[in-house]
Amino acid sequence: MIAITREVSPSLVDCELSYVARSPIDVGLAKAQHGAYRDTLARLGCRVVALPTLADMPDAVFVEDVAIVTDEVAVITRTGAVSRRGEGASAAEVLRGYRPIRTIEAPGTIDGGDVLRIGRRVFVGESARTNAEGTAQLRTILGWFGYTVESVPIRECLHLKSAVTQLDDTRVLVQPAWVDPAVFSDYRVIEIDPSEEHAANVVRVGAAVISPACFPLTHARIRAEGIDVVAVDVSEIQRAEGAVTCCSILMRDS
Ligand code: CIR
Repeated sequence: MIAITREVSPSLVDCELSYVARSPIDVGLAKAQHGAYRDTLARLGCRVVALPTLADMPDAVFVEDVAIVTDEVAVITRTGAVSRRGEGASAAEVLRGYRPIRTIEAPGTIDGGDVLRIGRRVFVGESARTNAEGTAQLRTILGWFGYTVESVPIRECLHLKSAVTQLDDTRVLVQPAWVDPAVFSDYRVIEIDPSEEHAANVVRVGAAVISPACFPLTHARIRAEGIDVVAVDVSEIQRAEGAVTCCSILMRDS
């Protein structure tokens, strides 16, 4: 696997916030935590690639939102937050070396954090960042490659992947307060521990998942399924309303 990442910007404190209250962010600590996250990806077998740092783009570390990459194509998004529209160009320059490029055009908007792909099924959150036009454009692009795109209502959270992520090919981890688990009835649904409301965002790498260290009760539920959990401390990323999927774009090395 290749993991596309981008260093934390010195301006991270000016990040967009929607559902999380602003609190002081230690940017030095955020950089150290991001370094440990990249090391974890490498230890799990990923080849970690860094995009150029964008010092004056506070949210640039959250690379997941700017591109949706399958085995066949890289779709450069048009992010829902206007402040983030300058992040995609440098990602496209690098992704061009790995995949043909397509782009979401105005008036469409879509954030990669709203896009959960499991095999040939693609679930897209109906969030404040992603509109019906963006979803329709993604459906057209990915339809060429045999994917189906399904729109999913969410509530009280930033992105679909705040509410649900993949544990493996047959199991998903869900926060039932933010998305209806019935949408995922074709999979085995593991619910987070209700006291850990942000715990549904994990990154699957092979047979393991990476998850924020502050969710031990949900980790126990995942481990009870026989799945390895690698815990990483991402407290400063979480203050910027990020989690673990948002800091990388994972794609097969082909
Ligand atoms: C934003 O609001 O855009 C950033 N502060 C956080 C983005 C997190 N992205 C993600 O989880 N995919």
